[in-house]
Amino acid sequence: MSFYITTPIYYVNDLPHIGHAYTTIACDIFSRFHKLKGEETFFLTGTDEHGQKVEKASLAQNKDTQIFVDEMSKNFRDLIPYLGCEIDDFIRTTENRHKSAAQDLWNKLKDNNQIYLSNYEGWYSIRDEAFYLESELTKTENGFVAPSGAPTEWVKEESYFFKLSEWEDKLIKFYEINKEAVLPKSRYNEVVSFIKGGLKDLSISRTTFKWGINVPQEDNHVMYVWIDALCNYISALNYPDTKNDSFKKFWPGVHIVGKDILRFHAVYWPAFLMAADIEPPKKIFAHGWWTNEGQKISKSLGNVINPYEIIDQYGLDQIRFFLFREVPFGNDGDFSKDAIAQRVNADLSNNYGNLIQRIASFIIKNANSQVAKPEKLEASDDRLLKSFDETFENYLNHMNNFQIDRALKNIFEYLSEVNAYVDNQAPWSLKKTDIKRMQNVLYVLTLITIKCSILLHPVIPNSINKILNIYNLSLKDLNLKKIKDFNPKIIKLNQPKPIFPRIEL
Ligand code: ME8
Repeated sequence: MSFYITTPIYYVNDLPHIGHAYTTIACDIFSRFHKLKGEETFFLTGTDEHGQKVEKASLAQNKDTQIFVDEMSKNFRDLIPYLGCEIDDFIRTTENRHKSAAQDLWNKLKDNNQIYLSNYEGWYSIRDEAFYLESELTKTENGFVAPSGAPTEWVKEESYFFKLSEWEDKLIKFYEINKEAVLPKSRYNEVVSFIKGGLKDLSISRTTFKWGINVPQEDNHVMYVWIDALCNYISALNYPDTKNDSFKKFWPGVHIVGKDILRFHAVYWPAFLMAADIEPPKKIFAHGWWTNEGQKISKSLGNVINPYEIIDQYGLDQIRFFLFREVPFGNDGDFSKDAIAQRVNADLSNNYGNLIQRIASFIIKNANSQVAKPEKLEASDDRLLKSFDETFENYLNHMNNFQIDRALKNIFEYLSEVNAYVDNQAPWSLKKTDIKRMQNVLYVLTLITIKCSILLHPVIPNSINKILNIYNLSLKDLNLKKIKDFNPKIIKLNQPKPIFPRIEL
């Protein structure tokens, strides 16, 4: 089995913020989860460097555009390890490998009679890099505004068009058969009704500026930035060589995107691909939008959240955990300091961290730093172990369905059960009355803690590596395939250090 996951490639007109970090961490979580299941995974991210928006940003800084994008792309690349993400490739649309792949895709569409030359006249938003129908816009004092709030301008120029209208029925059919190709369900419905509303041919080249990939055999046209950008997902797999190992292994892939760019991914991209005789993506998941203490995040409001700052303030895994436990993946979320503190303290510090700390320290002090597999279990132990097996099944289902919040909720509900078991069994009392039973309880607790930690690894990998260290284990010893049969004779422990200190507001 193989698994290919991608983030959108981010525009380099500005610095990365919490929204970009969110999508990248989501992909990291899924990539790690599938790797932990034993699959071969490929996690791609990168930067979108062409188009008017980026060119304008470079001109505003009086910089040569290539030098500007080199600098800006580096900001996105450098952020990745800081987010605790492990990627397999980083693609830039100004790289030759990408430019030639995009031109090959163009040629293929042309050979398949999918492109024609005409004139575009209509509304365009540079901020969204999108064409709009007048019916989609709102008239304000400052002109026509896009649904995103972005200003638009009237453009009139010679343009190549892609015959998108010819793909209406085929797309509807594709989505009828592949009902989970777009998730969540509400987004799927949105996409299908948009297509059913009728598709117009799409302008795919521009003549009024030069910062883009040249249309093959054309001096005056550069490609529309979205056909260029979407192609990144296959240029990174060495398109047009569709017979090479990575293309064969990894295409079609899973695209995680924000809801703002769903239409490009779920309508234009599958149409381009089918028109070029390539399979459409396996899945497109559109997640929600983050606000800051209830307000839209924007430069003009001065409330952009810098990922470096919040990670330094709260801790990397604390932020990763908060972002994906707090808000159902797919819904909008609000970033608030109170909410981070409450979530981290309740789940990571109290429920999970204290359990590890308490039990491991107790074992070190009272059981010679080790636990041994019991000969006989009691009904309460069996119940707890059986309940883990159910938790594990639910976890797999939720994670396979991109429901990270539910997968986490399920683990933390189970950890509450484990804490209740500790209170009921009271190993500190057993120490005085029944040492054998105390040792058995400690083994069950250690085993369960280790198993839960493996499930949490995709979301909080650094902390889990430290926790596994307490038990002299690493991911080499244990993964999601081995977890059911994990039952070692002896587990030796090292002194734990506090992993999740409480956040004081
Ligand atoms: O759209 N909340 O790039 P982009 C959640 N280059 N996610 C957010 C967010 C927020 N407030 N702000 C940004 C582009 N994002 C194109 C993509 S792909 C072929 C080309 C995330 O820099 C979210 O994933 O504007 C959103 O879709 C993406 O950043 C937009 O990044």
